[in-house]
Amino acid sequence: MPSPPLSPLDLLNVRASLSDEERLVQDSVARMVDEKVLPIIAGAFEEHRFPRELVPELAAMGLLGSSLQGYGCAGLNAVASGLICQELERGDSALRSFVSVQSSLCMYPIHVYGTELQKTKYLPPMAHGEIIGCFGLTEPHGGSDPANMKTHAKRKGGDWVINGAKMWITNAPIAHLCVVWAMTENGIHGFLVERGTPGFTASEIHHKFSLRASATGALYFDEVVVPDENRLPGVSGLKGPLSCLTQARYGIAWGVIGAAQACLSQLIDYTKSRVLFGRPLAATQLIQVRLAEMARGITTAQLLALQLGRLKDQGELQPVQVSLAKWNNVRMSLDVARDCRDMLGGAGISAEYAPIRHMLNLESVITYEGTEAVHQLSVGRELTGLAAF
Ligand code: TGC
Ligand code: FAD
Repeated sequence: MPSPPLSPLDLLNVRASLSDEERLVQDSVARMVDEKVLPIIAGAFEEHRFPRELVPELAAMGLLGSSLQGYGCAGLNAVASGLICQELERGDSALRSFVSVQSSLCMYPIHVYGTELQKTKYLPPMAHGEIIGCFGLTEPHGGSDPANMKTHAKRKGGDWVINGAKMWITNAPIAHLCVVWAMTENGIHGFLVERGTPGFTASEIHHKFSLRASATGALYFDEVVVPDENRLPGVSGLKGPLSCLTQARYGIAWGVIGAAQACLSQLIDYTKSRVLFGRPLAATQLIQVRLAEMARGITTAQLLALQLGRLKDQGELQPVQVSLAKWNNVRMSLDVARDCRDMLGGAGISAEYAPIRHMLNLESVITYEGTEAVHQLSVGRELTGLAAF
């Protein structure tokens, strides 16, 4: 009996080790991306516009806060939520970014560290996409070292007064609610600040060459007064924001596989149909080696992500394991996108083909949620016991 044909985008048949539910989730998100995202995303990227019209669809499919339990959330397992990221990022990193911020950086801390009142007030409308969140950690003077935070909150009776600024914040221009991290005399705390609170403003960052289909901005806090009930009481210190980042970085480790798959898939078709020197480009050794390299990278990343997911579902995942995967998988995806761009020749600089869009997006993905250096140094610290940041 001949062996069944292998999928070029899943050479080790990772899909076979998924449960029926995980496959169902992947297929339904894949279908939505094919039907609703791919037809509009290159245009949104060119127009420097977040395709907000997709939010109700994301919400209706249960993709916002998908791994959280209760409060209108889908309660999916970690592998299913990883697959959601993979399919969304096959469309565009901006879409996965939106979902990462809403789910991992805003809903997660409210779910884990919030009061019952905060959870019932915010989580259901966030799951429905009616309240959009943003997460303010990075500051203008340096994002890799959030411990050196200048934004501060001072106690005034039963209130807190927040002053400071946050920079490079996904969703800032469109968010109704900001989870902002500020230094207090008892260390870092998280606060929920609603749009419209006096002294709180957000501006949009224009002229980005990356993540153009995502809304990015800055946040300013000028004597912003919030009651103590807007503080997340369940955590203090850097572990508050870092634990949210572990969730989002996990999603990125899956997501970027989708971007790489989109590029490789397009390049297999392109090199088979483009005839140079009397034969298809795909029939040359150099091109095959490059395509094979990509398949090797994607396959390795898939296995890494799956193992990460299984560890997470068993409650055994450690932050440094997520660092290793974020570093490996984003680097793989960026290299794949850059190489695909090159193999398209002149056509590779056109928005008609996906690789340049993914390549430009991935320049952000390799920087945000901890730069490549931060994750390499996190692994280095694990190996040596010495922090060299
Ligand atoms: P470190 O010693 O690593 O940790 C400090 C404390 O936090 C604890 N911790 C965790 N606790 C629970 N869950 C987790 N996942 C945790 N991770 C860490 C840790 O145990 C420790 O606790 P304790 O009690 O001992 O104090 O902290 P460090 O200061 O040594 O960290 C250094 C470094 C460089 C790794 C860290 O500062 C870092 O990760 N920097 C990068 C900052 C970053 O990634 N910023 C991202 C901003 S958000 C963003 O980019 C969103 S993009 C959104 C999108 O569009 O997708
Ligand atoms: P820096 O920290 O100044 O780093 C500059 C360079 O120095 C990098 O190459 C870095 O790797 C290197 N470096 C730093 N320290 C060391 C060291 N010790 N040794 C060697 N090299 C080092 N932040 C949020 O809080 N919320 C968001 O929603 C958000 N969304 C973002 C969206 C986009 C599109 C982008 C681009 C960024 C976003 N960020 C967000 C910010 C992001 O997390 C930061 O850009 C990132 O953490 C790096 O910080 P920085 O830009 O200040 O660079």
